Amino acid sequence: MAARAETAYPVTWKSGRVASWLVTVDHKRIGILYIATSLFFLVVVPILAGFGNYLVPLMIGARDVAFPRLNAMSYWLYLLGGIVLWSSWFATGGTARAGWWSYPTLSELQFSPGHGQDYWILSIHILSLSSLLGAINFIVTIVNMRARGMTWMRMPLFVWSMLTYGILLLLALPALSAAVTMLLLDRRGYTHFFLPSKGGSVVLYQHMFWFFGHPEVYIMVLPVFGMISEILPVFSRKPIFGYKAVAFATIGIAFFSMLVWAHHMFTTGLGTGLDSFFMISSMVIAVPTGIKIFNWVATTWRGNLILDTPMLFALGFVALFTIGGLSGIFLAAFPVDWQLNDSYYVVAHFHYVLFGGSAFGFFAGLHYWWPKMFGRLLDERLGKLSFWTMFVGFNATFLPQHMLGLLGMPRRIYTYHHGGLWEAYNLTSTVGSGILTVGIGIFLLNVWVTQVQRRGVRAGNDPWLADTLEWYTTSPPPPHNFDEVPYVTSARPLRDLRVKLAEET
Ligand code: CU1
Repeated sequence: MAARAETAYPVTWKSGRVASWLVTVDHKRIGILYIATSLFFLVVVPILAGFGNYLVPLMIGARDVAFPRLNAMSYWLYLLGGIVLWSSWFATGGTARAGWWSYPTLSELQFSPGHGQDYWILSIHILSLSSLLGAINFIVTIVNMRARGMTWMRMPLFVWSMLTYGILLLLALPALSAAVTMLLLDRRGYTHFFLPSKGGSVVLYQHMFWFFGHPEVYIMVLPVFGMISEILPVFSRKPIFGYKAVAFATIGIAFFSMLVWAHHMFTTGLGTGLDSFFMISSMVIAVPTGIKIFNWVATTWRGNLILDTPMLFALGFVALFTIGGLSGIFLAAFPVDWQLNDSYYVVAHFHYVLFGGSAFGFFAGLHYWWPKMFGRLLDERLGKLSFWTMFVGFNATFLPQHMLGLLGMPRRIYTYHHGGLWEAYNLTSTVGSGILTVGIGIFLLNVWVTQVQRRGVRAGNDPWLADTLEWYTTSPPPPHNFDEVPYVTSARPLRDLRVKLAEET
């Protein structure tokens, strides 16, 4: 009886292996569900929502998010949206085939007559709702539920990035929802917002889409910036070089990301005036982004570097994201974009940003927080092997695509005249993608060995000697997260506790 009273939630946590996951309102389980579901659909943003869900309450010393039931609803809406999207394959009249932008007039009824496109629109509505509810939850949680003593300037940088992520979603998503609603009305109602033959404007859709779409890029990458800002200091045994600079740069990036959307539309003929504005605003984003990159590099400078797998992925992220950022500056110059738009150069650019960036950051985060989530450390040898395989494979795949773009290879073609540089670069790229796949395979093998075969070393509360509160509790944490939360006196509460402990003994 006494043992039972000690664990506060024995019935929901232990009983009914499947049922307890279906009814869960625990942010940690919802976070893991988000990550697992996203890996199944292979999409980026909800993985980050998963990390945010798992980590934000732990990092700020809270019991859960502000609205746990709403949080569960966000997850289930997300799953529903994904299912609706996939079910468009079976829609009468065929699947949505207007691409991920769904630009009119291709997405209008006369060119996409099947119901697949309507399913696509419906799924966007469901996913938007899910994301909006999630964003509200993050914002309210971070504003209201921080541990005693955790002022704004003592908040972990990952939490800063999730707060900014939430605000960006709130600002950007309604534009997308409005755009697809108007598209639906064009298709099934009697409007012609985007039909030029009836006086509508196709460019209007592009404005609305990219007003969402560019911030979306930062929604995908800001939380990763946050993870990197947590990992680099821990594995450099130094504080982040400029905490305030990184926190304010996060806000700066978010602000400017709302002002650059038309750089995706340079070839639609906006006129030199507008093109110039969006060229300059896009280049201005390089300033806060550069502040972050310099801060990361300066954090490692003369640090006591520990090159464990999370650190390798974090450093890989900094290198690859910087390359992607630099090619972005070239593309922001509209005369260059006129030449390179819709070429493989663009494909190379956004893969350096989103795969080299987001995915490498995601793997850094996964290796770093795995012991907290599942109680065991991933194998270091397999981890390092998977990093180097992925790093080589990634560069072999995407570096040659810059050259292909400069040679004039358009996107979205699968055949071309053989011979010469085109063939050589494409072959390198294909071989590289194979190596990259092997790298991801090694990671999955690592998960298998560590978790399924239970060969991973058991992690204590704080295996990395980290800085933030999630390492104060057990690995994995109990349902209620913390028995008690220490009073926070700096941005590195765990280090403070270690120092205090060392002084006392
Ligand atoms: Cu953009």
